[in-house]
Amino acid sequence: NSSEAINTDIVTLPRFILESQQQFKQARGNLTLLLNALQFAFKFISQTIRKAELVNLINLHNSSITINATGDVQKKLDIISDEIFLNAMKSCGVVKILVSEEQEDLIVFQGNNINDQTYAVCCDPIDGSSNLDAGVAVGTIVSIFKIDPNVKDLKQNVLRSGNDMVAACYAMYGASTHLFLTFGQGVDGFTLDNNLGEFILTQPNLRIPQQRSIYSINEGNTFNWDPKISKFIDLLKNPQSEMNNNCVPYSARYIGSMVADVHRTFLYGGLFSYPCDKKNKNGKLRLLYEAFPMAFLVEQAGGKAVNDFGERIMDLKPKHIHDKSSIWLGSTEEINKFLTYIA
Ligand code: AHM
Ligand code: MG
Repeated sequence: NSSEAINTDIVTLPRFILESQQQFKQARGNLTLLLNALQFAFKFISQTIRKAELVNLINLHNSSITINATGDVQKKLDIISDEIFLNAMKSCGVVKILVSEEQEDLIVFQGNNINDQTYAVCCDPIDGSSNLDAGVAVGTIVSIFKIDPNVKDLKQNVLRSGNDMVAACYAMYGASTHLFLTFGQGVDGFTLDNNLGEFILTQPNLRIPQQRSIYSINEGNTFNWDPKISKFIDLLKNPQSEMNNNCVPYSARYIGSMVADVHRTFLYGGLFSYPCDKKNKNGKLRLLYEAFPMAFLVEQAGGKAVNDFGERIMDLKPKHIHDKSSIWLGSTEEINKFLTYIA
């Protein structure tokens, strides 16, 4: 009986959002509007990336800038994605402030009704863009804060502790397009069904494995690291060290796309890090739209996220919108090993 094989009662993202927001009696539907705009941006970026690969291959491998049929210089994918994101946030009517990795300053949307513009959104429209030309997974990372109407200096609405985030998510454009989302009550995973054009709930209440012997770090930076960091990574590789309960060396896995490396860490466990080094004195990854949202998601899935000094990422507070931080995140036991080591 073919009807038995098909689940006809699937949970789409809009259904999931409606059902979860209905629990909150005072909810005005603004977050629902925002998430609707976000998922549209993710679908649009996903499609654009998938189309671009073919277009670029046809256009003589000049993949970052190409000439289109009318002779215009086509924009880089990260710029197009930034525009897609910006337009989606602007048009949904509930966003007052947007911070994007692609924009030097924050963007303030002038809405008709200030009371409706309840959110500040920070995003990296395409994270891991150095991987784009090779067709490797990249993603969009987003953190969401609520606007405090009493704060006069608008920038202060995002120069806050990570604990103030009300939601965070990332979309990963890989073999499938995935979306991991948290409102601070666990993490739910969705997969884009291209035929339906909907994100489908595929991983409800996702938990990150407590332990796994995988480390994910750009080891090419070893000579620029603090020797303490190199020593820690050496201990992970040494099957006889106190770090290795199983007497097997750790495996190295590094894609170079934070979203893809963190996504794997979510599913398989292990640790991911981008520490400070001589070139990147405060690390490389940005607090507002890389470290914060990933730390929120990882903690909500039962993992941990700290900086080189063992401070919780969520407790940090940026001084500038593009501030960076070192980061260690992943399985609780793996991050605890790092914390014990640096103590
Ligand atoms: P991007 O936002 O310009 O793409 O840079 C961030 C990326 C992360 O996705 C990734 O973790 C890191 O940079 C990789 O850096 P490196 O090439 O130095 O290892
Ligand atoms: Mg980035």
